[in-house]
Amino acid sequence: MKKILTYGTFDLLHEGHIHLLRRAKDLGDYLVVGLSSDSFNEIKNKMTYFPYQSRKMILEAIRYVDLVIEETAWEQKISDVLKYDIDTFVMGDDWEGKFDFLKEYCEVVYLPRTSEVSTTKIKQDLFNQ
Ligand code: C2G
Repeated sequence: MKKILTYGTFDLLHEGHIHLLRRAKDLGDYLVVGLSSDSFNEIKNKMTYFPYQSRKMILEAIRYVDLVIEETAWEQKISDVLKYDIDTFVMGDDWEGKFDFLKEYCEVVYLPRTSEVSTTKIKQDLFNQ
């Protein structure tokens, strides 16, 4: 079984997130998603609309997602790759190169981001209505 790992905040879920999750799952058989905790989002300076439990429940309802784990620190990726026996780590290419240190432990794939959509744009568009 080929196991895939990705991370994110996944707030105000949109087609860019789903497109990423679908492409990640297409690379293997089992997709693990490291979902950023509320406290880790503070470290990332990301204000989320939905709290962790809501974002987790929504992700777990997606057919491409097999397991959601909590992301609480930048430093947990190597131990997660080893703990969950990951074959391929996947992120959108806005992170291109940032996680190449994982190449020692698994394949690293950066997928093109979906243009024209982002949680930030959703918030801005709603605010300016
Ligand atoms: N994404 C995408 N297209 C978009 C928006 C997001 O492909 N239009 C991808 C991002 O590249 C990322 C994933 O969807 O791979 C989740 O995006 P975010 O929730 O914004 O995640 P981020 O804040 O980048 O967290 O340790 C890694 C971090 O937790 C990543």
